[in-house]
Amino acid sequence: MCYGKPRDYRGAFSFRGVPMTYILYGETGSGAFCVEAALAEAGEPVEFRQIKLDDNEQRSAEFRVLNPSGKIPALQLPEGEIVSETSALLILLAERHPGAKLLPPPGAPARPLALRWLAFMAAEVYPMVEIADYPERFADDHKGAAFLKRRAQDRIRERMLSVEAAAAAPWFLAEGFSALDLYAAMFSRWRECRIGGWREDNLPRICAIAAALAQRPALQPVWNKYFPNG
Ligand SMILES: N[C@@H](CCC(=O)N[C@@H](CS)C(=O)NCC(=O)O)C(=O)O
Repeated sequence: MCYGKPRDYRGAFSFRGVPMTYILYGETGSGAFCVEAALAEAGEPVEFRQIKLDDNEQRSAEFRVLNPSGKIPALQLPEGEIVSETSALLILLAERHPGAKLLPPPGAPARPLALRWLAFMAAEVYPMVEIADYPERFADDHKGAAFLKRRAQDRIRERMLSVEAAAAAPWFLAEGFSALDLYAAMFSRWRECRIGGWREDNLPRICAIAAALAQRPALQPVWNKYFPNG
C-alpha cells in the first residue's frame, strides 16, 4: 500500500492527486486518544474512522486485514502503511514530527527514562486492560473470569502507582511535556483507576498532568472528545 517515500509528509499526495492524511481507526474509549492527541500536538490533520468496540468491530475480518491483532488504535500513514501498537505509534510520531517534542530525541539525557516508562505502560499496564475488559477470554467459567477481572484491575492500579512514583511535576519528564503525559493520563482516566475516587487519592501527579493536558490549546478538542467528564 506504499505510494512512495515523500520526504515532506505535509505535502504528500497520492498518485490520484488526492491529499493524503493520517487515518486513525479507533474509538473514544480506546488508546486512540494518545495517537490523536500526539497528532494534534504535531498540528497534523487526521481522519477518524470509528471502530465500535461494543459491536466487536475490531474483531471483524474486515478490520483484521488492517490489524490482525483485532485491536485499536491503528493508524494509516499518509504513505499508506498501517501501524498499530500505541507505544510504537508514539515513538514513530515523535520521529516524524520532532517539533511536537513528543519524546526526548536519541542521545538526550531524558531519553532512557522516557523509553523505560513508555515500555512499562505498554508491556505491564496495557495488557492487563484486555484481561479486565474481556476476562472470559482467559478463563473457563464465570467464576474464573470474575476472579481474573479483579486481579487484573488490581495489577493496573498497582502498576499505575509505579508510574505515579516515577513522574515528575508538572509533567512526567522534568524537561517538559511529552507523550508520557498522554499515555499516563489516559490510563488514569479508564475505569480501573476511576473506581471509587481511587485515582484522586493515589495518583495526584498524574491527575495534575491530566488537568494540564486538558488546558493545552492544541489538545483541548481531543481531550474533550475522549474525556468529556474530565
Ligand atoms: N497492544 C495494543 C493494545 C491495544 C488494545 O488493547 N486496545 C483495546 C482498546 S483500548 C482494544 O482494541 N480492545 C478490544 C479487544 O481486545 O477486543 C496497543 O498497545 O495498542
